[in-house]
Amino acid sequence: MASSMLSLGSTSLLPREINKDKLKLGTSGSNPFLKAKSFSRVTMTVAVKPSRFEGITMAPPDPILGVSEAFKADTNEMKLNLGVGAYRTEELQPYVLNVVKKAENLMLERGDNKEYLPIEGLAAFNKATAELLFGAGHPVIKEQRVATIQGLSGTGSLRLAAALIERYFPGAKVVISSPTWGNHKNIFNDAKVPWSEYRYYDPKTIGLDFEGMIADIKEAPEGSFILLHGCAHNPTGIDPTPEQWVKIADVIQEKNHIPFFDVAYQGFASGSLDEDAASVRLFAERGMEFFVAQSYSKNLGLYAERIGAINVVCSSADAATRVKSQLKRIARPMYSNPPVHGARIVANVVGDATMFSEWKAEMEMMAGRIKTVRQELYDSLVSKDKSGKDWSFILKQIGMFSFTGLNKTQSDNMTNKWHVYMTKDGRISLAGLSLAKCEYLADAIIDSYHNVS
Ligand code: KET
Repeated sequence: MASSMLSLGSTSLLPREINKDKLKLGTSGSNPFLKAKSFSRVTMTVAVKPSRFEGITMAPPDPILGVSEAFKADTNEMKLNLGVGAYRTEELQPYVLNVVKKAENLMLERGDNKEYLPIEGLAAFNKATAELLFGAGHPVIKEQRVATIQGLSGTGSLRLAAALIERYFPGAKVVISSPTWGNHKNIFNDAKVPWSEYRYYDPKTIGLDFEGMIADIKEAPEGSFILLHGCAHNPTGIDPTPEQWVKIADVIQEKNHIPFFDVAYQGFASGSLDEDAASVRLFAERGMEFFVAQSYSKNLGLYAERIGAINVVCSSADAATRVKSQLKRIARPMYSNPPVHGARIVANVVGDATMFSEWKAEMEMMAGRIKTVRQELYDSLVSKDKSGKDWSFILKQIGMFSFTGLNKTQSDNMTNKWHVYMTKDGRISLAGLSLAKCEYLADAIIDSYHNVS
């Protein structure tokens, strides 16, 4: 018999467990967890152990990614997944960009290796990603004032920044828009960073509550982090105008706050990478210090590659070097170093003039398809709904989503009766809609809006 293990019949137990008196031969005593079993001439009592995980309750499904799981389980042929913000073709199939396939073929031909990347990620990617954001040759880049490290897409990059805030700005609050992308709160909660909200959406106008936003940013304790969606606000699809951005920058500067941009849709709002970076560039031009998290999930369709970056714009190259060193220190025990595949795709596409213009054309195509279904949905609603309700807010919203104004019960009706899967805040992803399904969706929305309260 091996010295470390006691074997009896089919039962093997480690000595540590035996010591804990969970196994007794010949007697079951009065312990309720012990049951008698017979093995030929020996009667053995085996512990039926309560699980160490008894105290762990069932987690609720994720409000966004859980919708896709429910969609998969539905067998109705009319079902429609408008939950997650993921681009689909007119045939409602996932889309891999041609330029991505081209870059991948090139990588295969070259026989790139699979060695670890440095903690901060692929140098060519970090250079390309900062240049896409600020524009090549921008002073913040030339003066080496941006600390950029590759992150696990937008989410992982936000999480790194949250950890930096927790470590170096203890007690500072992050102030986020109400409403916002559902995962923001989770990210700051998990990083133990306190947060509060600023007003953003006005249900009466189905537009921006600009006065409320400004008042709440003003009221936040000096030196707070103000989380801003660079473009295509999720979930509302409502962005400040260029004039409003100037006022937002004014009040943030006045109160010594630190802007924190989440840029998950660069190129997807307008179809132009530069236009969609205008808000970020406005803050850079003012010489402010701020954070920008980037994602290539949507604009390059690299959802599962987990490729993005965190950029910290600093007032000196020296500060940027120090910040970068600390970001690396945070990343190392979390995941050691980031994956290489997506980083190489981005670096190759951005670094090659032909592929870069092919990417822009495909991005315009994707943004264009979303605009076309947005218009078609609006037209269907207007022609079918005789109540006189003004549906024009749908056309005013931009990006992947439409914030329908449907409440939770109405959203439940969309799913339970019409098999239209969407988040319970009334958001629908137009990137998951086809022209062919617009009329069906309009029927579902009209029914839910008028017949359910
Ligand atoms: N920021 C925003 C505003 C955002 O909408 C997403 C994703 C992310 C960051 C992170 O994406 P990543 O793939 O980590 O780069 N939003 C969609 C998917 C999700 O919820 O994870 C969504 O809202 O459907």
